[in-house]
Amino acid sequence: MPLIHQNHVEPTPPPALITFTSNFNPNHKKNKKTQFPRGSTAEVKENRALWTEDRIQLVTTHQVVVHSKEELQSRLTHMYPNGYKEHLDEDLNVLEGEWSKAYTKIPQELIKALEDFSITNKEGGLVCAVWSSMPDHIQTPLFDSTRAIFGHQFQYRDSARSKLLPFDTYHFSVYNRYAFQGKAYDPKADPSTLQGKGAKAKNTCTFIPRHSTEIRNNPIKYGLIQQALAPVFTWIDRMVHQHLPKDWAELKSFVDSLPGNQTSPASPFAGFVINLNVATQVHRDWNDHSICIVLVISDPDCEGGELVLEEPGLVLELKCGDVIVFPSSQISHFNLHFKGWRSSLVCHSDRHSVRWLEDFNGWVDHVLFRNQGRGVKSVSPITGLAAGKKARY
Ligand SMILES: O=C(O)CCC(=O)C(=O)O
Ligand SMILES: [Fe+2]
Repeated sequence: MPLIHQNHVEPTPPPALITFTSNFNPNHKKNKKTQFPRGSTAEVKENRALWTEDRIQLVTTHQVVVHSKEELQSRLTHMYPNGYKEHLDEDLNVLEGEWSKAYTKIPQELIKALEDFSITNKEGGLVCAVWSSMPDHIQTPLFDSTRAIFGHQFQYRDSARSKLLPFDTYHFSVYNRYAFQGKAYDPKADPSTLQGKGAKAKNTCTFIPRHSTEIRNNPIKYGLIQQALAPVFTWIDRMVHQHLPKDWAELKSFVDSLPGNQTSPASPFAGFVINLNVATQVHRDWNDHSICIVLVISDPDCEGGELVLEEPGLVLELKCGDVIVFPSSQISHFNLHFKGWRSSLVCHSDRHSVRWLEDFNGWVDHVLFRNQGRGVKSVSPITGLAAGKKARY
């Protein structure tokens, strides 16, 4: 008989997530293709801002608010008969060629009543998960500590009136997307002889994943915010581990293989972003890998700022301490206007982390990088390939 210590207490199993199912098909071309203007010229940006304003008006007049678990499931069951959002009337009948009630709003009262839930797509994958069960002692100090750290940069805003004011963003992340790829180079060449497109020799520190400029330029803010958010990061880490274990393992493999035994405060994510005074225009985070987390940090009286997931047609009324998880590169999203102090914490990983995991940015066979393979899982959980052996880039 196994010996069990008298005081042994079995760890309590994680609370089960309520799961809502849907027929949303992430691979349908209507969901993959973006409807908003894309590009970085001033003209495109202006058009994107106009597109967002129009859509904010449309969402506000064309949404149905659901008040119970049953109502939400019923909407989700009827919204995507062909895999993409249809336009419904109040009785859930599909209308041809009209906007009608295309959006489903999940209000704060329902979010709090459901606590933690997820909405799955046609293939059982994630449309989004919403977690509103962050313990009070973790969420209560969030707003005050963010104000204390960012001072006057964190302001009251009526975003509908101050559309032209940009919001402030700090990217505290480790990126691999700017790394210099070594695959095309002689594995025996002296690094000082390697040249990129220009005539200059390449600095070898650009061969590996590295900190964003904002980390280097704001060491004090970076230190303070890390400290203030430490309990949040621990909680998020546990939630992702419990509820999305595959995504957790995939994301964590990059963090675990960072050079120099670095860790990430936002582990399993490789970095985090602080948005201050934020209402985003429509966008997809094209460079995010897998899922991202958005945590709202706002004052208790802040109104609005709902996050809209455009293709699934969901409007989420999140308040301070609420978290949403979703595949940010695949779903277009934007915020409705808000009045108050609103900021958000975004945890994410660079999609180019895959290159580091597969073959250390193509340097794995270089004589000077021979020892890099140590400590890295022999099989990449992302590709299923032996690390460093069958690079596809
Ligand atoms: O603040 C939010 O609700 C959304 C933030 C976001 O989507 C982003 O920073 O990419
Ligand atoms: Fe985003």
